[in-house]
Amino acid sequence: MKKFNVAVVGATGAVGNRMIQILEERDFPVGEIHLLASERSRGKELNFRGTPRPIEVLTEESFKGIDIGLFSPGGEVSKRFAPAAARAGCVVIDNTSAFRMEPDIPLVVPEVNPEDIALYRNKGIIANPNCSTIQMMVALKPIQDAAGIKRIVVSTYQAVSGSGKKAIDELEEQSRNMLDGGEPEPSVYPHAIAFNCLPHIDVFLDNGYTKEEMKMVNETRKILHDQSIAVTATAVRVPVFYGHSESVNVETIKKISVDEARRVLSNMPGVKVVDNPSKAEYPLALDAAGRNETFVGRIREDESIENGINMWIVSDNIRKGAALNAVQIAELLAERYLS
Ligand code: NAP
Ligand code: 12T
Repeated sequence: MKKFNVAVVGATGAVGNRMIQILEERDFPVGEIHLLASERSRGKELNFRGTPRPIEVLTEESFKGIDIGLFSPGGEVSKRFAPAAARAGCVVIDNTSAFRMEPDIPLVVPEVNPEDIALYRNKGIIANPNCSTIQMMVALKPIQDAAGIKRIVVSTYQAVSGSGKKAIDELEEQSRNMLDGGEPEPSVYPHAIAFNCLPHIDVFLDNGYTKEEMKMVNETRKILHDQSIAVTATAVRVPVFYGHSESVNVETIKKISVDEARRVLSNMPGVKVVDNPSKAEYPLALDAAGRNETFVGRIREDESIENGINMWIVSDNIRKGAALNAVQIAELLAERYLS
């Protein structure tokens, strides 16, 4: 079987670390692996398949002979280095928001729009969607296919791991400190995140929405190939380490019953329906953490409109929301286009 030389860019970060783990778990056909990060990580090592590998400092020369680059070094770094990598012949799968809305760059959730991967030929770059968008797409694709989607109203409850290593440490330290009677000292977030909910993810835009909220609007339409879908989002950071939760209200074009919605969701690859309210069974962030599935429950009719369904969607934001989705893209790319 053919093997591929892989570079993980941002390997020391929350997403990059998980990418390395998922390449191992899924036995991706890796030839050489290169683990890249910033100057700050010079001299560090990380294990791949039980062997310590040095962290290499990212430069434009890092991509000679590399087939696939899994990028998560932040938007500005991706903007600078992904084109250089692509020019060197490496196909970049980028986890940042840098390229997602560029019309000639594909934005892919493998269970939803795998055929778009072919467009990697335009720029040598494939964009991985935002974590909150990915899990919503996996759950809404079967609803779209069965009944058509007119409008989506979503509120998110997002884990701190979405903002990286420093934010995970901040929630832990702040929680301990406040329980010991101390005052919170916010650093990553503008306010205390322990014992709090912040209706503020990424930066505010001129329309009063945050950039995170507008990613959900714009990425949804691109992935579902339907610019007519109306989407409105409220994105909230909650004191959870791993696993984003979402309350999603969907207005469909045709009527879809709760039973039919449950049936099509149960048949969707990557989805697990957990929906036994009488036994207190519904998707939970603590259960989704460390798992690859997107969990859907609380499926019920929206009795306030003609054709509406409500659901609660939970997934591990660092796995399906980032690293797993990227490795799944790499698997299809390798199988269908690079072999
Ligand atoms: P993180 O834990 O803070 O890690 C950042 C990583 O980027 C580290 O490996 C860091 O290396 C590296 N890096 C930073 N500046 C660099 C530079 N100038 N050159 C080379 N490497 C550099 O953050 P994270 O949570 O892994 O997220 C990283 C990015 O992934 C985010 O900015 C975001 O755009 C994206 N992301 C996407 C999703 C999604 O929704 N799909 C979810 C989470 C994150 P050092 O250790 O050397 O500093
Ligand atoms: N600000 O990839 O803070 O666009 O949770 C993902 C997660 C940006 C992104 C977060 C963010 C992205 C976050």
